[in-house]
Amino acid sequence: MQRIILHVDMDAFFASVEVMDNPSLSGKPLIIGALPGERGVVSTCSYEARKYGVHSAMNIKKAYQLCPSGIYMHPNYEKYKEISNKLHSIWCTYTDCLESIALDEAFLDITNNFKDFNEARKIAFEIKKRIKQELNLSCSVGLAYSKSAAKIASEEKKPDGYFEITSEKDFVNLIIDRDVRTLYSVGKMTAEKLKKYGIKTVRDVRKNSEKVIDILGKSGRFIVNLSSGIDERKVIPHEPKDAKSISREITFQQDVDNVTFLKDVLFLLSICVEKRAKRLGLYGNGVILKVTYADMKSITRSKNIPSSNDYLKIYVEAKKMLLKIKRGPVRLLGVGLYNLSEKYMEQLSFFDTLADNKVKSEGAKKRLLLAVAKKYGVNLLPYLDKTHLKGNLYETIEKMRSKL
Ligand code: TTP
Ligand code: MG
Repeated sequence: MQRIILHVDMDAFFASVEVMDNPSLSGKPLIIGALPGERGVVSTCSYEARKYGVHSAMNIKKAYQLCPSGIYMHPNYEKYKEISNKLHSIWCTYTDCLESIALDEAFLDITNNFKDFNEARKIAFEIKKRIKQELNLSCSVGLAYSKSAAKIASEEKKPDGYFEITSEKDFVNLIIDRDVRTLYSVGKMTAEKLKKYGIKTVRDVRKNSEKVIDILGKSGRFIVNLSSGIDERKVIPHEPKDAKSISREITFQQDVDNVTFLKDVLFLLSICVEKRAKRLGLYGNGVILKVTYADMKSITRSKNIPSSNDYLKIYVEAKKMLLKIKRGPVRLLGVGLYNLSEKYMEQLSFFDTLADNKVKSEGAKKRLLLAVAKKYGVNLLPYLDKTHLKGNLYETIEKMRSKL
């Protein structure tokens, strides 16, 4: 089956976050890593600094020689992590099949969520637009049929780029004369081994496929396949193992103060949190509610609960907290589970009531979904699916909001 994969990668990530925080840095050569005179390397630098030849992993001394007029800063990981969380919560409104590669980079398999490449293209641009509007950052997106192709596509038009590679043929045509290291998994060592046999480019790999397999064995076969555009690697959804919470949030295009609507949104967000928690086999011992008001002031409220990942439990607790906080136009609404553990903290005496609750909760889900769907004239059936988030949560909620 034809897969549809997006690769999103932020532009000059650390540097762009600093520019966003301090707009006076905009347009200047900015180098994040160490200060001149210190020992250290460049983590990243703005595109203005790249014009001087500065790049990631370069010694700071060398960077300073190339770009003495640059602005040098230490990295601030806490800040980047916080932005990274926000990026992830934008990305995961489009699919549950999200593989996080780095703070600023992820693969999204949207095969189950969108019909074809045309629909997927709209989503790619929507993601770019939301990251710009909500975080004031730019990213590059690649749309393709495989992970390798999506990754190469996102690099193709950096910064603020978009590119698509929708067939193996297009992939091969694009990279055939590039260095073998263009192919996933080919690093410096492998490239040097191949070079001894005169194999330097993707074209050389294709011409000498038997030789490559001879030299490299099983991984050679993988590389030969890649050189023909074949890459069956799956997008493997995973959270960092130390994930402290699972949450979903939504920023409305216009502020909302209709409490009934906010409750309905909480209900959908809770279903999404449940899905993610269940897929990861995680249970929470607390529910968290997050609200950002129109004046950008954020508040969070939390409540301890007996171990659960049931949407109804999440929803009921979050709703109680929502009703207690200050009224006012809301810009962002989020809900999550925290204090996660892989084990369900079973309280044996409650076992029977638990099984009973499970049945009730599933039945109520269908009824509530149908009621909300009817009220706003939207299709919420995809939310009944137990494992996948089919459909576009962001679009659905915006459609509901437009009916207010
Ligand atoms: P990259 O996505 O490789 O680079 P980038 O986002 O800065 O720039 P580009 O527009 O080319 O994508 O890495 C993401 C972040 O990871 C980067 O901002 C800083 C950090 N990083 C390091 O700390 N050391 C490194 O050697 C690299 C490559 C990245
Ligand atoms: Mg990047």
